[in-house]
Amino acid sequence: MAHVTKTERRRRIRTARSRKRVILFGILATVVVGLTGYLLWRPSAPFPSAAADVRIQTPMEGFTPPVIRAKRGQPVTIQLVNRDTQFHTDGGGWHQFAIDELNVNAKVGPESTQLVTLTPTRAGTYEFYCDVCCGGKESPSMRGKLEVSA
Ligand SMILES: [Cu+2]
Repeated sequence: MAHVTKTERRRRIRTARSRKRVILFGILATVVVGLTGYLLWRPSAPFPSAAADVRIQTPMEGFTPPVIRAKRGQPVTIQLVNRDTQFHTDGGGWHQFAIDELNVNAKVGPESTQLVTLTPTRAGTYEFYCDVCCGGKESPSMRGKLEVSA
C-alpha cells in the first residue's frame, strides 16, 4: 500500500470538491439556459382567426407578410398576430403597427392579437413600421408596405 502524506490527502479532497462544484455549476447553467430558451422560443398555441382581411405576424425578424394590399377608400381590417413572449428584453415583446399618414398607431402585446381597421385615402404606397423594438423605426426589420390601388 502506497504511503499517502497528509498534504497529498488534503490535495485530493480539494480536487474532489472543486470537481463537484464544476459539475453542479454545469447542471445549473444547463437548467438556466434551457429554461430561458423554453420561455423565449416555446411554441405557442395557434391564435384564433378574427374577422380580418389580412393577418400579419409581428416577430422581431420582421413583419410577415411585409407587403399588404388594399383599395383606395375601402376599409381594410388587419389582424396583428404577436407570438413574442414578455420575456423579450427588447420592448418586452410588444410590437407596433403605425402608418403616420393615416394616423394609425396600433400596439400589440406579447402573445396576443390586435385588430386595426384603416381606410387608405389615396392610391400608392404607404410605409408601416414598428418603433417599440429592434432599435426603433430606423431598423429595416420592422418595416413594411401598404400598397393601395385606385
Ligand atoms: Cu416590433
